[in-house]
Amino acid sequence: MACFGAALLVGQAHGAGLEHAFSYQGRLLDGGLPANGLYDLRFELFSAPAAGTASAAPLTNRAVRVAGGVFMVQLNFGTNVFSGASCWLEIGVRPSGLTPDDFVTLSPRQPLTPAPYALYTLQAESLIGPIHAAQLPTNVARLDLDQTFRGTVTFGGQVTIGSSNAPGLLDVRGSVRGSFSGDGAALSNVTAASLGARQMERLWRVPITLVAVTNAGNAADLNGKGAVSYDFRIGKFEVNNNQYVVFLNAMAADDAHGLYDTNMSHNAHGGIERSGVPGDYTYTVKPGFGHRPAVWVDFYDTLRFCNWLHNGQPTGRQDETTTEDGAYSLTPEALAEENVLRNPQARFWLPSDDEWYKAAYHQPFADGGEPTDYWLYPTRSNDVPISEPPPGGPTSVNSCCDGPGHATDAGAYANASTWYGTFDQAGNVQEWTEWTSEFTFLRDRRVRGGSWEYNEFYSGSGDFEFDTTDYPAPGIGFRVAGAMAP
Ligand SMILES: [Ca+2]
Ligand SMILES: [Ca+2]
Repeated sequence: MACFGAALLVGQAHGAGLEHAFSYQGRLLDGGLPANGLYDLRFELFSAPAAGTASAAPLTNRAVRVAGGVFMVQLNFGTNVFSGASCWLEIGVRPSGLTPDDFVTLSPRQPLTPAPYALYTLQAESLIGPIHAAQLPTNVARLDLDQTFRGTVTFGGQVTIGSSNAPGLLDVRGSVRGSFSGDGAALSNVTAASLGARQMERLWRVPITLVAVTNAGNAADLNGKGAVSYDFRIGKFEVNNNQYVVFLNAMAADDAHGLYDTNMSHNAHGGIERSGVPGDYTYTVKPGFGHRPAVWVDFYDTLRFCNWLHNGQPTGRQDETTTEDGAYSLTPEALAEENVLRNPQARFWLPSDDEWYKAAYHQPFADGGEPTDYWLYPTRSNDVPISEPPPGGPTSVNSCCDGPGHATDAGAYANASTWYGTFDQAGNVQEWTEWTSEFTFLRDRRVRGGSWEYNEFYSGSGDFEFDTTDYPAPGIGFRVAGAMAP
């Protein structure tokens, strides 16, 4: 039996195409002398210097030429054998060719030195070139693929989206989409220069200040007017241009029903400009006209405004969900017959003649009013109002011909109010009312309260003005009414 000496590893990783192979060079003594000739060599990999089970199938290199005791073999234990833990090589040897002898195992096992050990990185060789994407584990982010990060992502530097040169920490070029929660309370320094009036106004909601008109079941005035059997609310002021322009921007991009009138722009008393093209109209308030009452509105414009309020101030086309139904069902038939009536569930509406009358002139005798419970003028007085510029006194009014000659800001006559707390029911602009049975056969509706165009007597309770429903004018506007709990 031959007596073999230990080998010495001097191997190294080697060779493209042999991705998991390394060269192993050793020294073999045979009978105490450097071996020469052909030998069969068997290699086994262990995770311990002694005992244990092999980490991979044994490799047998047959007829290895050994010269002067030195040999070199290629060893390839396959993928994932070198995990980073320590390992040892056990070598068996036998003379090649004639001998039937079993391998003689050399002792001790040879620890693998770092050179082949670099193979534990498996593709250390291929790191010279690109790593195939398929070899990357699934938890490695790819820059050229869609990625989902399930953990917290923190960027220590600048982040750009859609550009390559961030002027700030976060630079987004393009649109930002999605749903945003929170109330924005912590937002500051937001520049909204690029937000157009229409976009902004579509986000707003028109605040309508209403006052309660109570004393339900009150008796009518001597002329039969003013009895209302329920409590309701009525606008403290006439609807102004700031409010009406929001309505237009929400509903009149394609103004199928003529909510806008060209006189609003062209006439000196109109307060709203229109720009853009049909389907994309935009509306703005003329400077200084925001708080003046909206004028050049016809009767059905005011009903559509009430429908819009009733429906929650939506944005979009003029249809049954926006301006054409809700408080009033503006069907073609009803419009043709001019018999549009308020729907029972209306939340906002145009005041009826009796509602308007009560709000303007009523004050219970028990609460300091006249024995009839009604005043002659909406100034809590039977004296003819004083025509003069605002603010004036408790009975002052914007009327012809000692007033300013145009509509004034709603509420400008700050000292002159009704018992229920409304302003400008006397003068400023006349106001459409909903329904007057004595005139509807003429297709007319009553307009109440007088205006800057008419003298102060027109604001009296006995005034008898009416106009056809399609008649807009520089001295006619409206106020809304609503349910106590809309
Ligand atoms: Ca109109
Ligand atoms: Ca008025």
